[in-house]
Amino acid sequence: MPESQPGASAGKAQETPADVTLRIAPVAIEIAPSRFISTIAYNGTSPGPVLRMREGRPVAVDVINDTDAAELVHWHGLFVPSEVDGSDEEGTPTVAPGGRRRYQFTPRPAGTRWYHSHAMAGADLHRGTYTGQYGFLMIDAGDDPGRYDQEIFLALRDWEPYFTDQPENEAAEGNASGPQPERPAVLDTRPNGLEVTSQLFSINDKALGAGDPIRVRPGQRILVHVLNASAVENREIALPGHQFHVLAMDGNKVPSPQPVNVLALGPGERVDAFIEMNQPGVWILGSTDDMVRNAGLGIVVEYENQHREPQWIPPSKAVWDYTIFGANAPRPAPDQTIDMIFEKIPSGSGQFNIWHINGKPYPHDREFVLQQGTRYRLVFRNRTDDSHPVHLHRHLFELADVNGKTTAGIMKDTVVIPLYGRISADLLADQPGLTLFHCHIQQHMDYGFKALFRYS
Ligand SMILES: [Cu+2]
Repeated sequence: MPESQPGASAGKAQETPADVTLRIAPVAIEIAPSRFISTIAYNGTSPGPVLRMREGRPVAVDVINDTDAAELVHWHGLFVPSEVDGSDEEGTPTVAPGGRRRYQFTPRPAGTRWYHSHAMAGADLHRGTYTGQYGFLMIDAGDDPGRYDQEIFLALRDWEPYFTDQPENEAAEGNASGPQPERPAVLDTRPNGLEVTSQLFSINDKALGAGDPIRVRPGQRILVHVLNASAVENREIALPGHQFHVLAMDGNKVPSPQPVNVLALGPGERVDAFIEMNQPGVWILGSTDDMVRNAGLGIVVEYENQHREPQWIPPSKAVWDYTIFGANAPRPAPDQTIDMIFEKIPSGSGQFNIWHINGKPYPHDREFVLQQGTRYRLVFRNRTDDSHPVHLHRHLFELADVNGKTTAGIMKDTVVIPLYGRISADLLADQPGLTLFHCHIQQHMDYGFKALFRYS
């Protein structure tokens, strides 16, 4: 058992047993027969255990770090103090190599959250969210009637990332066709830097066809919790012959639940949806991108007494639109507006691109200062040719405008700003403490795409 590190939480607390213990250690994960991924994970599995906590009931989580690098565990989507949020930038202490640390917090709000490493990776593709250090964190309000026949957790992953100078195909994500209000008049044509990509994928810990199918019976209602746990790319998934009835996004109930054929999730986003099992057969639930699906991002859905080859039928082209899940309610004007302009500085002769928020990479000085109780409208202006899943720690924000479409009632902690797009979101400053904002694509975050909000 590793020694407690100096400065870990008070000795008294350490004497009481933790509610949860997470051990960070190297593992080999067999994602397909005889195909092992060497990575780092929690408690020997990736995803780590599904953690279930009761909203408002304090918990103690002991994190033991059996690796040779400092680590941080971030509780994504929770309102917790900066000291335990799992962000170095906010001042959370790291868990030293070979050390342990206790995180104590009161979990809220209720919903589908997740936990993951928040270590910087930089050019090391075996650190941070490139590893298997993540898992679902379900915060239960005690009011879920649970009217479903099965509850399934689906985490979308890629493995063995590598650098490439080939730009990813944004058009394949279906988001290149929308309005582009932030497209600059003159585009920066300097050569692009190396970006991260992958050719090996899974849902949870199995590549398509390698694990057990989801076994269902006609008439069942299946609740799925989908998480894009990629460090790298946005994803779209479908299940031929079925629709996803979206109930919640990022764990927060949407005002207008809707059925859709395709779910789109940026890294960090979650969707809770139910599926009516009314098309007997054997199907592939997986990425709409043929290369990605065929390289592992899928899972077989098998009806009782059906034994044919799993079928895939491409869905009709759909553009993801957050606003269909929103309300048409009138919106109060914010007290203040904060513009956030995202730009990419192509590497030119350097190796990697640098990402700017309002003209400079992290760290900023004191540009982003919040006053408690004030209602802000954050205007995310994406002047780059990528779509970015931007995440705000320790708060939720409410989507107000998506490329010119107004909406209300959609509470999120992560939102994908389409390439050259603009999304506005309202934020009530009610969680004092340092608060990190960043792109959830690890490389973008590590090369400048982050900013620290402070309270005055
Ligand atoms: Cu990004």
